[in-house]
Amino acid sequence: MTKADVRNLIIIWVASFALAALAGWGFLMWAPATNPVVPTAETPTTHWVTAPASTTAEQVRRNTAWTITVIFPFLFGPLITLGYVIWRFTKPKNPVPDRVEENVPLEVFWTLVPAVILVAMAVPSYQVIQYMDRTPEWSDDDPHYVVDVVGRQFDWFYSFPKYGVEMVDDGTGDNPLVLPVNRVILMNGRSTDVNHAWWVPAFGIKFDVIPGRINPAWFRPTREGFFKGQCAELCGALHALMFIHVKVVPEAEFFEWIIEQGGEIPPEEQEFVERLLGEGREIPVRQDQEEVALAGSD
Ligand SMILES: [Cu+2]
Repeated sequence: MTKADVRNLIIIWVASFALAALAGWGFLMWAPATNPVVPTAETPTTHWVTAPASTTAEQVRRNTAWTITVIFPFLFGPLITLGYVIWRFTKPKNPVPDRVEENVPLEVFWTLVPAVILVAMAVPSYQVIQYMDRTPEWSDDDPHYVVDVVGRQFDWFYSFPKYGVEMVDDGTGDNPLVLPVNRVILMNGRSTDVNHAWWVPAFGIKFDVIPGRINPAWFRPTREGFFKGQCAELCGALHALMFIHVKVVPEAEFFEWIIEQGGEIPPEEQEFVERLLGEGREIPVRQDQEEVALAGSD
């Protein structure tokens, strides 16, 4: 092994890191372009690289690109090194092989680098997990919308307890769940029979709904459109048809839909909704303050 070989190997590894960075950047740039910017009822998608449509999905996307950037050198590096060694050290080119044994600095180096890379992956991943795990604080300027979701063999039952709205998405897409854009959506997931999972790739959200407990999840949709997901827990014969359909619309349109579904607005929100929908719009206000029972377990 000559000085020139050492130089070439260093070049190979630097190039591998550069290639990996390019791959990570390419993933960020290319992935959104593979799907329509605004999914519609005609062109919804469950593609795993669908353009992010929530703040969570954006973070997941960036974390994926970062992970690609730090792990791909260890794909490219050994492959190119192997190719180089095969080409450079054949018998005709290198009749008398070196008899080198052990190299402590080198071994320390290639133990430390992967260790550092693992930490560089773990820290941002853990931050994304924490972000998903904690619902943002409640505030008057940033209303939260609570949706109860019940997985059932084989459809999705939703309710907005605050507005007394109940609906079913039977998987055909005729009756999508409607949500306001740029607002925090808090979902409480339950199941009445077996394990299901509510999964919409564009929102970066997948959480199990399990009999006997309430599983919460949250996300903030950032884009209007028609998003498709699917039950992600093998739940029985028609599992494959347990699609999820979510239509993300402006907040005013969301309240129009709530009213259309027979929903009533609680008195404390009357002014807010009146302002949203404009003067002179008749708004059904809930009179009684009864607790709305958890529904969907019929
Ligand atoms: Cu299911």
